[in-house]
Amino acid sequence: MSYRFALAGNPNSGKTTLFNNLTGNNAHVGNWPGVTVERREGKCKKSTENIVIIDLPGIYSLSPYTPEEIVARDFLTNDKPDVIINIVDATNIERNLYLTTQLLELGIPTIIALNMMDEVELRGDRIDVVNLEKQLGVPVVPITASKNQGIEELLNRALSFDKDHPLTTKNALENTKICDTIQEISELLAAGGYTNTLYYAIKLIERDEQIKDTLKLNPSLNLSIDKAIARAEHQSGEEIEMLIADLRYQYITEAISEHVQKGKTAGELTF
Ligand code: GDP
Ligand code: MG
Ligand code: K
Repeated sequence: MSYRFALAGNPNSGKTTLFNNLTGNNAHVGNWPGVTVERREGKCKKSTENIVIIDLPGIYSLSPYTPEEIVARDFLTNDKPDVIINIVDATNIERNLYLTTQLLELGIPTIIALNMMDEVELRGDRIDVVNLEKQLGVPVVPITASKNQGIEELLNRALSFDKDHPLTTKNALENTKICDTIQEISELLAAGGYTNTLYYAIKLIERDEQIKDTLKLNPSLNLSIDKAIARAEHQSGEEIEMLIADLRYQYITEAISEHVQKGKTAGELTF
């Protein structure tokens, strides 16, 4: 059995540190096709299993605005890795979880590596990892990549995902005022023979033109979907992309306010 694990996260979250920790000095470094965005791939030295680690470019979202975002999401949607290891900078958890909300919609087993836990401790912040994990519906493993802490647990939990079973995870937009529209469009897409319909429904509602082009919807399906989106926009009275971004932030704020307690601020730290 061989596995492909992709590392995804914001710039500066510690991806390369974790990548080097996992692969040793045995990485293959090149560029992603067609762009000057660095591509690193290497065999994991920390497991007896055959695991290839792919370091994706650092990104803040899965919107297709930068070459990095395009490379990362093309890889995730077209070359589906077995597991996404989403590296989250625990000292900046609120901002980092915005990408997480989008990754969790892809329908790929995802595990959160909550990195920089040494800094969290130093600041006196407290993160209730167990309940954060319950709330997000995916494994959350605290690590300190630069000190080799938590890595074994991270790999063990990533390996315990069952490849052959469909994944049910929670997502930030369920039980919100947009969820009926997501459901409606998912069903339209499913009836049209599409798979991964939750992800595509959300991207279409976000008016993602690149996704729309890829899907090549027939005119009648296209019209039905446009109508559903227009109806939702009319009902909410808000621009739909803004509404979705707001709902993502609300979801994160709720999770954070319940499970993260800030200690001293960085400015108050004494060494
Ligand atoms: P990338 O942009 O996601 O690839 O992030 P890097 O791996 O380059 O890390 C960004 C910075 O954070 C570097 O200075 C790392 O040394 C540092 N770093 C990475 N992991 C940790 C960690 O667990 N704790 C601390 N304190 N610093 C870390
Ligand atoms: Mg890096
Ligand atoms: K740092």
